[in-house]
Amino acid sequence: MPTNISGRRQKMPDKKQIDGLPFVRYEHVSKDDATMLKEGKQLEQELQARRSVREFSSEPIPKEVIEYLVSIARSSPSGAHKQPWTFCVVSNPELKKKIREAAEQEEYQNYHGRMNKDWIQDLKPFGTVWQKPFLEIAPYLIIVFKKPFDIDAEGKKSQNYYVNESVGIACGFLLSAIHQLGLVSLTHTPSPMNFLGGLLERPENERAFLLIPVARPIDDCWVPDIERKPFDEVAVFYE
Ligand code: IYR
Repeated sequence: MPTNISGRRQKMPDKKQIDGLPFVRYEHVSKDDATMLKEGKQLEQELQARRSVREFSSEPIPKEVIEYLVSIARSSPSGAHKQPWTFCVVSNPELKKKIREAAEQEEYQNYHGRMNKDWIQDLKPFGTVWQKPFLEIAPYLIIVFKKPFDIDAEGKKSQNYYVNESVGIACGFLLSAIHQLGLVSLTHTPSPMNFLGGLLERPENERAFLLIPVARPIDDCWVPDIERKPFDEVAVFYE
């Protein structure tokens, strides 16, 4: 674990037993209705401005910023608190090149026959192509691995729960934090992406889940002119 990212709380928490189980006091930051409304509106506007970006700047980003991002992602909830994830951070240029070459080999196949007609049509507005230069341009690639099961030091296997949900939520935390720090990313899913486990020499219980380049956008950065579904189409209230 990085030495500059604290895994510990600032002060010793209050502890007690409830029904024979250890509990700690939940330190709650309370906000009144007016504050929630004001901050909720601000946060909603800030996060509505997030976009998937494909035009990355190669300008360096401090490693510590990436460590904070990963540490935010690992704060996510998970099934039975198993934390079934590994975040691999790649900045090594030769490794990025290998990842790009392997991803492009797969994507070439996808764009030349593996994706069906409807899929190709659905991707038209994004102008995506099989070439993935951003995999070398972005200063960091965060490759998120899911762990369908754990293996302890003695080689004994144990199950994890709701692994896709857990790792998906952790990626959501990560994407939100990347945006709030003024950086950009893309949820890239080169498919199939088992080549990542090989290139990064991951153990047998890890499967590549998502590849997230992290960068600043280029100065004159453009994204597809697409709209989100209206609120009323995606939200249903039962009062
Ligand atoms: N994985 C390919 C194709 C692709 C698929 C979806 I679904 C997208 O939203 C975007 C692209 C690629 O990365 O180009």
